Amino acid sequence: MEKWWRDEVIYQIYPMSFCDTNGDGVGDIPGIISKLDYLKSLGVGVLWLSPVYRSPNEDNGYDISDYLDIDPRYGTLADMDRLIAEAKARGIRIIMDLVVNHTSSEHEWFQKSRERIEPYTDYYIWRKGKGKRKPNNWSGFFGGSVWEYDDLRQEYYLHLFAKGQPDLNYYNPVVIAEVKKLMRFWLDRGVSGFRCDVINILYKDSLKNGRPLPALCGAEHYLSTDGTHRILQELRRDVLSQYDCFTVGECVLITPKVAKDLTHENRGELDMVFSFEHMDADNILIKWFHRRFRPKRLYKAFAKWQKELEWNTIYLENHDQPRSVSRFGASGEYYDRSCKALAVLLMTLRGTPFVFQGEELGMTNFDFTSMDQIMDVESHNVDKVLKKMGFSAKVRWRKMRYASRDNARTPMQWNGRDGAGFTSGTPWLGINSNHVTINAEDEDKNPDSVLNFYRRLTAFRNESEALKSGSFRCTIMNNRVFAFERRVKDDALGIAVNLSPKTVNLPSVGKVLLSNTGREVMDCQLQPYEAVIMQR
Ligand code: ISL
Ligand code: CA
Repeated sequence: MEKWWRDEVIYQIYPMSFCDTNGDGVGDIPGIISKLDYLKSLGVGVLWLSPVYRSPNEDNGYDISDYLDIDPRYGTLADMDRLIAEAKARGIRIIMDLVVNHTSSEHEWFQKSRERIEPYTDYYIWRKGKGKRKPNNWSGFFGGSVWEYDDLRQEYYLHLFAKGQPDLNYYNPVVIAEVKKLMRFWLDRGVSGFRCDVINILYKDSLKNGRPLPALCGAEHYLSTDGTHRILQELRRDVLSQYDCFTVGECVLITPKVAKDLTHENRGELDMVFSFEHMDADNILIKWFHRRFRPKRLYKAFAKWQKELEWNTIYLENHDQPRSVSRFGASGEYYDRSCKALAVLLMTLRGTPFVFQGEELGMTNFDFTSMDQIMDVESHNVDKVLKKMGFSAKVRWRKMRYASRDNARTPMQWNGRDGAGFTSGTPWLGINSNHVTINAEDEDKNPDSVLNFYRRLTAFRNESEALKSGSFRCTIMNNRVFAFERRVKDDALGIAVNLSPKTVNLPSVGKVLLSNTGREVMDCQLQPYEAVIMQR
């Protein structure tokens, strides 16, 4: 089948924060429909929707209580059908988030499993403790133990994420059958694939104690196990191969070698993966331990994955990461340029680019002042763990400011007025006060805005075979500049990106096709935060 998704720019929508049409403060599907023309003008070909299924919302929809229905806060199944059709009419495809490592604890399957009602008894991972002790020493992604005791069933259940997200039991073939069923349900309605949530941890090899040292104790027992590879092959064989669709797997703690296996054509598992190494350019091991950003670390991570993998996903932001300009870019004088330099990087590396809502406007980290403005379950859990470890309130807050997932989740800034054009009511999460200057309406009118630069870039990419499919070769100069070539036969582009506040000499220059400074002729110097695409 044709790999059309390689040519498209993909746009991630976080529905809660995108556009609210009924004034309840929560984004909805009619809101997404109302912005399809805006998305079309951005040149994107695929929308990835973070979960819109029924959910009690402990983890903003990543805890699903009914896979076959839309949460009433977002609308109805009919709204979803209309979104798929309206998008299609504009040449835009929709992919959904497939969250099947766990369900919500409010899912009917879990409620029946607690009572040992068949066939649900073994849908989840239940264990007796060892006396008063938990079944093993694993720690979860959101901090603390992965075991929770259930009084009704009088056993512990495993949850790698929040308490309200029990892990499904992939030793049970009926669970796999359920997953196939729900995938078909959405594919039959016209979606074009799935972004597969934490898909490389489905199958737990054993429940033995984990090695105590690493941040995620126990991970060696479930990361990219053979069982997971087998399940992915089965889903491809029995479901996905029968549709014109693709999958992109979110793969935690993944190496290029494993990514190669997961995406190898002959193995038939996933089409693409999200890897995380470049997200560590400003932290040590985990995001809560921040270190100063050095461009070289970001370039090196990208260069490594570009070399190792035949095809990558390229992203700088998503709903779990702080805003890229607040991490890798600049504030003040170079803010605007640095947003655009990051955009060049995103659109010119070899792979499928993913833009996260608001990234195209240059949205920044939030400006909250206290913990009760933060809604994210991970932030609150981690704050508690850090407190227990003895970190002061001041230090904890600094960490939250820098790394909380709510940094990316503040409502989309459509205009500079009250409610930012996002809602006429009270938004579920605070709106950044900088919406008075950073917003779609004003940027639309300004030819030099970040938004209009994104539009030029996506148009450029959509027309350029070298950018879409060309080979990749790179060097890092002075630890500051990432320079690379994209080539198809004689069509070759040279790209140079400077994510530093210093001027850097360039050994060779070509005709400028696009630059973030407006310079049309290059001398042999790249200015601070300058990025150019040149003919070679
Ligand atoms: O967010 C993270 C770090 O802050 C990651 O460790 C994240 O938990 C991991 O990448 C898995 O993320 C996905 O699954 C989670 C959900 O909370 C995230 O929003 C989702 O992207 C559980 O479903
Ligand atoms: Ca709403």
